Amino acid sequence: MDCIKRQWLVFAITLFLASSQWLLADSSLPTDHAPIGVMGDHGHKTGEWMFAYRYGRMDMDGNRDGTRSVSRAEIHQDFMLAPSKMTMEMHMFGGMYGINDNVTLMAMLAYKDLEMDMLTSPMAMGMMPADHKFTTRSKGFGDVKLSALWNVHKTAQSSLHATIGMGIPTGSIKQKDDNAMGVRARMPYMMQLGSGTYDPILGLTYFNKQNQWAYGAQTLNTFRLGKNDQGYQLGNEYTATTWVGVNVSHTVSWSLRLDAKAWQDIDGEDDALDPMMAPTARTDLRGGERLDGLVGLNYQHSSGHRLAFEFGVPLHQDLDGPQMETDYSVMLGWQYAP
Ligand SMILES: [Cu+2]
Repeated sequence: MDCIKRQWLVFAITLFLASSQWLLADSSLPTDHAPIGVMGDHGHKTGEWMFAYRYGRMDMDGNRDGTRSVSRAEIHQDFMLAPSKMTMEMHMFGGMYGINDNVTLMAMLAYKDLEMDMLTSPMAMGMMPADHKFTTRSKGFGDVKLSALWNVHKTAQSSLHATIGMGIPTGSIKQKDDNAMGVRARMPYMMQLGSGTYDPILGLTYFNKQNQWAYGAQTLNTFRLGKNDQGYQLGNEYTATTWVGVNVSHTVSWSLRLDAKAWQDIDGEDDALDPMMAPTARTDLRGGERLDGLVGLNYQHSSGHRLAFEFGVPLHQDLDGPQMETDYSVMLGWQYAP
């Protein structure tokens, strides 16, 4: 009896060692990339290319002030218009190129499709249709983002790289759609496609790869230079995220991630917007912070194709409000390195 147990134990240990040896020998693993929602998580070797497409969607429903939900009626005490729903869809195209083993260049451009439902006050009193819902839509390309990923430290197992980049103001900040009176008018800040300013991007990414699993952390921050031609500057954006990825096989891994974001109010203002009309037109009701929890799945094929998915929900939201609150976010991605 003991003999059989011992044989089983030896067999199990051999199998475990064999599988981890095999994983070690495998040059790339699903966990070599961070969850798909993390941008610029890895560098490339000299002359290596990578193309990426990501589809992202975020749904916002209702408003909050601080951590408290705010009803439509409360918003109408101060404003004629209350935002009720927003859907943000993004098609993100990215390219990476390793100019040497320590520096990788990255370019990203997103096509955005933004939709917002607004409700007019039941007491609109002849100014506009009362108690009426209307939808505004804004779509087009956003700002081009160019970055360099520079290895500060690299061993077989761990790496640390700095991200230094710039957002180029290619996205429109003059998007218009029909307002409550059916007149084409400038849409509020969050419906615009770009920042209108040159935006320095600074980040740091740590990655640690074991055989069966990997973990990492990243901070990525966007700053603004000066004011745009409409007379305002969007607030800075700060993010910090940390994740763990676990290989299920040499093709599939899953991941867990925490993502913390903070963004500031707007400096200056767009004169084409009336801050008395809607909270979305107020420059001092834009800042906030949010912590998301995300689960993800990565699949890599030996041909160099990768597919990945990530789903997140907010665990905490604290907004300068009334401001629209996030319900969930989804990202689906395809990456190809020939
Ligand atoms: Cu890449």
